[in-house]
Amino acid sequence: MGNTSFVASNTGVGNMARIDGSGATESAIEAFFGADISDSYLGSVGSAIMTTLGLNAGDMLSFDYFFQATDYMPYNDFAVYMGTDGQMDLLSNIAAVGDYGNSGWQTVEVEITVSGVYDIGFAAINATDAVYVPQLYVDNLVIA
Ligand SMILES: [Ca+2]
Ligand SMILES: [Ca+2]
Repeated sequence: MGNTSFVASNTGVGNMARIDGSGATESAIEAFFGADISDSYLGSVGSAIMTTLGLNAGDMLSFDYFFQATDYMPYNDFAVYMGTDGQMDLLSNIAAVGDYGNSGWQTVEVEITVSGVYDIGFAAINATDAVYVPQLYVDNLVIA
């Protein structure tokens, strides 16, 4: 929802998701996930994607992400994700990557301990205002 698209993967294989920190209100994104995003992040507008996966205990879920800031502190634009705990956890923000900085490619791995159906999703969100929009790229969502 909001402004998302698929662009060529950084690995050169297939596509990856590009999520732009514009297009939808944070409250609409919270409704989309059915989960709260901490008000302490001061989110304003952004975009989100979500997928639903059947996972088995012992599976290893992994994904790569790249957070690109175009803003500077104190405009602490950020990215969050919904992992297997059903909550919106912080992936990155400008406080972490620096003014106009980026996270580089990072890999997150989650071991599944309880078999079930999980919503997995990602959002890039502007903080405080709606300008100098952050981007989040997500690639290589893998179940192994
Ligand atoms: Ca909230
Ligand atoms: Ca901004």
